[in-house]
Amino acid sequence: MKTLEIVNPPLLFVRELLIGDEVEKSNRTLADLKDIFQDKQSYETIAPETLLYEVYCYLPEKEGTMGALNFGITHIYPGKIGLEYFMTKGHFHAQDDRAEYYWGIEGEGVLILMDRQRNTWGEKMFLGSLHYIPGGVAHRVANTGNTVLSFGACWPSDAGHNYEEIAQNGFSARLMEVEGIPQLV
Ligand code: S6P
Ligand code: ZN
Repeated sequence: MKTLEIVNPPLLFVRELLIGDEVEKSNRTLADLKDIFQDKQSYETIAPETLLYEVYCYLPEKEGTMGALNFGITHIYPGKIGLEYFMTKGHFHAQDDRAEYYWGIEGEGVLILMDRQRNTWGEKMFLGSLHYIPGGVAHRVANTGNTVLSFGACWPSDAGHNYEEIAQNGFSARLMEVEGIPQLV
């Protein structure tokens, strides 16, 4: 960077799109979420390569850098396995006390939160919803609508991901469609 020069930013964030040379993309298919959904019979009827969600991330510093911030946009496709909505894997942070912001960009969903005492609750997500996720709280998002759900995230670069605990013990409640509406059961 040259002193006094005015340059273009490295990133554009336009509606639901995160654009830039250094943006990294990852996909999660149904096979990546094997064992996460309750209804094993319905799971078997859907192709394992079905795309559940995509994540676009900007990680400006090396993962683990204290004081740095990561930025990401997630797009979850609409769908269900049995009565359970397409959702993210969900995680605690590896550095358990690290917090995070999520915000809704398009579509409809629920942010599912669970604290260390395994109390689970939800916050509705929609365009303009803003969610503070304190440290020590596991987070997962489910798409409860008929269109793509897109949301943003900003988290400390040294937070890391602890997926194992959720893979082993799950959340203490599941977001299911009950009598036509999303409910934690
Ligand atoms: C990272 C942040 C998000 C998620 C993304 C996918 O801390 O919470 O970028 O990684 O929404 O969810 P998951 O649970 O599969 O990582
Ligand atoms: Zn997180």
